[in-house]
Amino acid sequence: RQQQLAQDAFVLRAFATPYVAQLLPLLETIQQASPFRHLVTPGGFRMSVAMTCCGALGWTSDRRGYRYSAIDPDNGRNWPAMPDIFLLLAQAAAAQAGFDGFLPDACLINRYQPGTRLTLHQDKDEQDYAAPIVSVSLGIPAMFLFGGHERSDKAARVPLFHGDVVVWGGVDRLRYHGVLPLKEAEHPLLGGQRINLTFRKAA
Ligand code: MD5
Ligand code: FE
Repeated sequence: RQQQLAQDAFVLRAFATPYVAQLLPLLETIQQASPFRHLVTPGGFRMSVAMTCCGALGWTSDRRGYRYSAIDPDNGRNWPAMPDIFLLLAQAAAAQAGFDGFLPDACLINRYQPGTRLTLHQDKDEQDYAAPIVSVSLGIPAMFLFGGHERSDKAARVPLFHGDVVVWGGVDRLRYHGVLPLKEAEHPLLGGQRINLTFRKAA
């Protein structure tokens, strides 16, 4: 049930399963207030992943750069609050992997459809690299790429399924990572999509 990918990186298989029934209606409410959108990178490329956020801070990108912001630039309002059950799930998963006291202030919500991919990158826009990142997979499967500290390092492939939670911290926090293009599939609760919740301490 618990796989160690590296010194400070853990896959908790099906850890989120008991939470799913509570998460889905909350996700619906969040996306009504702050709908999914395809961000543009500073280089001018439209991301194939659609994103929204909840919590005090949300991650966003445009031609001026990547940043965390308290305001959703699409509606000028604060991001939806992080629901208590989101926070409880993230804290329980972090603690299970040995990171007690995780207090995320941002939850990035990624939506993948068949063909959507995320190229190798590092998550470097957070202030505090001592805090882990917790990632919750929902819906159709994805092949996660778990790389090294250089972009050219060979990446391991880790399949992620509905309910799986991955926790990265410590020496593994800044590894390159990505997601291969999703294959067509159907999930009984989410249909033909994958939703990934990524909890971070941004500030
Ligand atoms: C996803 N999202 O499946 C992934 C899960 C993102 C992103 O990469 O930036 O939104 S989070 C994966 C992650 C985060 C921090 C470190 C590492 C992986 N890692 O060292 O492999 O949508
Ligand atoms: Fe990332």
